[in-house]
This record gives sequence, C-alpha cells and structure tokens, in this order.
Amino acid sequence: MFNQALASSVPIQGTAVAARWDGLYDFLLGISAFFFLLVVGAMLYFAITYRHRPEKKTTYFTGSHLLEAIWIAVPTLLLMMIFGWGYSIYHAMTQAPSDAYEVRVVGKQWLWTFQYDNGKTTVNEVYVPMNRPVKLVMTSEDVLHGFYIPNFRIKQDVVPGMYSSLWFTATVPGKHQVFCTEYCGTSHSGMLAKVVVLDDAQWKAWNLNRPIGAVPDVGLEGVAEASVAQSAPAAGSLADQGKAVYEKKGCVACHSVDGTTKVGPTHKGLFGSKVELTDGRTVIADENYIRNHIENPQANTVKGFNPVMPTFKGLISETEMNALIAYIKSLK
Ligand code: HEC
Ligand SMILES: [Cu+2]
Repeated sequence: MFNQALASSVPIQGTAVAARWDGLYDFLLGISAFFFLLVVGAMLYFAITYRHRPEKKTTYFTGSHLLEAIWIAVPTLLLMMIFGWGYSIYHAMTQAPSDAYEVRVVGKQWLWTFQYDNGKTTVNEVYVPMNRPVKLVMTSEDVLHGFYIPNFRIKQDVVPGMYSSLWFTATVPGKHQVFCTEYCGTSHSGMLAKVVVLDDAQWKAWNLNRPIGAVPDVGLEGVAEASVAQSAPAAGSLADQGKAVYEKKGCVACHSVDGTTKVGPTHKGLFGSKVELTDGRTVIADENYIRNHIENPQANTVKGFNPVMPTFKGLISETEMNALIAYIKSLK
C-alpha cells in the first residue's frame, strides 16, 4: 500500500534485496502510523471523555495486570520480529556467494577506478553482468569514501589501508547511479559513478571488446554525469599485471610460486589457506591478511620463518596491490 504512495519518491528496486528492504521499511512505516493513530486517538478520546466536569467524578483505578501484560508482550514480540526480519536481510546483504564475479574498486579524491580479472580498468563506470552475483572488493587511496548504490539499497564505507566489500545480484539492466557517502573533500558531491548492468549479449560483447550499444540510465535520472574514462586496453589479465609487479618489486628473491621454500614461504596455495603465526594465532590468508603482510610485515610473522621481510608501504599503489593480490590468488 505504501509502495504505491511512495513509488515516485524511492529509487527503483534493482536487486531482490532492494525489494526485501523496502518491504521491511513499509512495515516499519505502517506500524509507526498505526501506533501513532492509536496513541493520539486514545489521547484525544480520553481528553474529551474525561474532561473536567464538576458534577462527574472519575472512579479510582489501581491498575490492570492484564493490560500491563499485553503492553509488554505485544511490543516485545513485535520488536523481536523486526529484529529477525532485519537480520535476515542484513545477512543476505553482507554474505557474498563464493562464486561471485569480483571487481576491485579504488576510491580517491574524487573518482572511482575499477579493475577486472580480465585485466581491464575503467574509471567511474563499473561494468557488471545481470542476474549474477557480483562482489566489489574496495579500498581507498587517500581518505574515507562511501560506495552507495541507491537502486540496490546497499552501501559500504571504503577505507584506506584495508579492504571492505559489497555484493549484489543486479536484476535491472542499465546504468545505476552511485554516490559517495562519506564527506571526502571539495568535490565529494561530484564523486559520481555508475554501475552499468549488462544483459548476457552485452556482457559477452564487453568482455570481447566489442561495442555494447547505448545503455540507458535507470532511476535517478537528472543527476549530473561524472566524467568517464573508457576502458584502458588490457595489459594481460589482472593476475598477469600482478605477476609483473611481483617480479619488479623483487618478491621473487624471497618467495617462490611453485611450492619450494626460500627465505620466505611459498605463495603457491597461500590464498584462502590457514597460516600459523609465531605468536600462536592461526589466520586465514584473505585479501586483508596479504595486504597487511606486505605493508606491515612485522605485525605478523609466519611460524618457522624469520621476520626479515621489508615493508613495501608506500611503494606499491592501490591498483598494483590489487593486481598483486589477484596474482597471489591465482597461484593455486
Ligand atoms: C627479503 C626477503 C623478502 C622479500 C623481498 C619479500 N618477502 Fe614476503 N616474506 C619474507 C619472509 C621471511 C616471510 C615470512 C616471515 C614473515 O611472516 O614475516 C614473508 C612472508 C610473506 C607473506 C606471508 C606469507 C604466508 O605464508 O603467510 C606474504 C603475503 C608476503 N611475504 C608477500 C610478499 C610480497 C608480495 C613481496 C614483494 C612485494 C614480498 N613478500 C617480498 C621475506 C620476503
Ligand atoms: Cu568520496
């Protein structure tokens, strides 16, 4: 019911999660309206019915256990239900399926760069397939940014020095507006991007560097366009680009990619594995662990090795880091 009334003021539903989110929001709006009318209605009724009249004296009340039980039980059950409902949507919004198509995102003042496994790089437009889970692995080169896609009802902070992620399965083809939602300086409001959702044929064509035809904006029309740099020609896959960084930065001096141990442990099979550290902790080698180890090697030392790895902090750009991690990830 509220959906219709609000249809013109909320963005379109570009994902299944968006529809669930709106459902919960409508419900909250509905019960808020219901209790508002109930409370204010009762207040008006009592104010009029029991207004002061000299000839009429109100009887003396001591309370009602039944009433009290009802006003404790009903809100408790209602709130627990809202919590369960919200939690289940939150869970769906945050737990990306493991087979999601991954895109790496780097925010900086004041544009977004996207890197794809096939080696392409785009600026301010991220190309993704329709009806397929997509995961954005995001970081920032400078300050805090926020990646918000209103049509998808999802948003995540983008933080320098670490990776955060966001995932969605887009169901509506076209260009969906992205806003930066952490105030990040002068051109914060101009830090615009689009998620370009392509159907199967367009997705194939895009990956083969063929023309995909015009893609229309969906929802939020009229927002100023960001300037878009088109796809840079791919210099090999992202992992290939990472291999070049790996060799250029001299990782090969201490690490192997074929399983043999050198000064440092091999990187073959590292990604996703459990790593034992000298301080007794066991950690999963995910993007954040690897990145951390490259920038801050003294923080974690792998069991059985000496802490001799130099820090590469400031020596590897965010886009190089993404390529490097894609390379280490590819060493199965
Ligand atoms: C001077 C030798 C040296 C160089 C150069 C070096 N490392 Fe290391 N690295 C080590 C050693 C020794 C360890 C294990 C001890 C530790 O954890 O600090 C290690 C550990 C690691 C780990 C953790 C591995 C695990 O099994 O958990 C990662 C990831 C890593 N290095 C990445 C790199 C990358 C990427 C480069 C190049 C940018 C690099 N290293 C350059 C010596 C080196
Ligand atoms: Cu920003």
